Amino acid sequence: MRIFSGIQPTGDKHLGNYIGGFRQYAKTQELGEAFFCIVDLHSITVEHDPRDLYERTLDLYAMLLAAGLDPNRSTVFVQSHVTAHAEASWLLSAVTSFGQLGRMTQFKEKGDVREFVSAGLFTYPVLMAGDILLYRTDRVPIGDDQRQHLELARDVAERFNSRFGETFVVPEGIYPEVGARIMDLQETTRKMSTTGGTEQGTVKLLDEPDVIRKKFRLAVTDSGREIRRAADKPGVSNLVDILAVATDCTPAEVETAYEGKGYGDLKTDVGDAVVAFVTPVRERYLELRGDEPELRRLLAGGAEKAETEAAPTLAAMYERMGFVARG
Ligand code: AQP
Repeated sequence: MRIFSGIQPTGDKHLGNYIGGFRQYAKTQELGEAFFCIVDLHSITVEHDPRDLYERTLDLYAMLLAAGLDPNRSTVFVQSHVTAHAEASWLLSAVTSFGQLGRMTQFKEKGDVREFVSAGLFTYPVLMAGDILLYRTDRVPIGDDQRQHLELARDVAERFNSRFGETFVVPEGIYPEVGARIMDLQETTRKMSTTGGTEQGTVKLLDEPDVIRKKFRLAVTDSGREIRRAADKPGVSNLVDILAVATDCTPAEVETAYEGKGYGDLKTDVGDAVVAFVTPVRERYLELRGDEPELRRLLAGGAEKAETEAAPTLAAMYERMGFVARG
């Protein structure tokens, strides 16, 4: 089985990324041949600082290794190191519906709050479709926010296959049972996010333990006193889910354990549990991040492996679309 997921080197990575993404990657790499791509080309779809992109690409690589990705087992690489991604994106734009791109929630949400909306923000899901399809991916571990983009990638694959002949595997998403959508601790109906969240409501993986505890202490809860998951209790549901993931139990077990207790107990305990959960990752990250030459050496190996895998798919795309190969 082929597994692929992409992660943006943008902003400070947060608990939502870890629970919805990184935590799954380490598990799914056991299922088959896995590719994890630092999607730097995606990061330029919103205004960015070049120096920042450079640093954050290496930060993210160190973070992925700290979260348990093994570069000897999985192919972990930077998107711009494998030029097939940019090429595939252009070719696939021929079989992507303009109307469908316009319906992408993420485009609308990010576009609405910006004065300058780049063409790249609009076409971003085509690049993402190429990322996934180049590796003939069967499964894509992602959080709930990427569901719509994956659906588009599936449509693109099917349209290409039916117009030009069977070329792509039509991939399926793998979503975590609990924690597929971690919410902002302050604005509890919005997902925790790098670009759209509140400062106090976003728990960063590199926050100091006291900062994490404080963010949970100040988390917004709901009316009523019961600690249970319910549609009208987004704040409490979120805390229950986070505690369940951090302590490796089910949300139902958390609800039972907190019968008769107050929100204050829950908030303190979630804060402590998250600190215990992320501290080993943070420590390992700091150790790895200190050795930049080694990170770049490992990345070069990842790029070579990824390039070898992507090349035949890209060649098949060109050929089936009727391009004359260079003699
Ligand atoms: N709140 C979330 N809950 C669960 N999973 C989440 N993911 C992101 N936010 C949540 C998942 O994290 C993985 C890596 O995401 P990414 O860094 O590539 O980009 P993203 O989805 O765009 O994350 P952000 O932080 O929310 O960035 P912005 O603010 O730019 O949109 C993905 O699998 C994602 O599903």
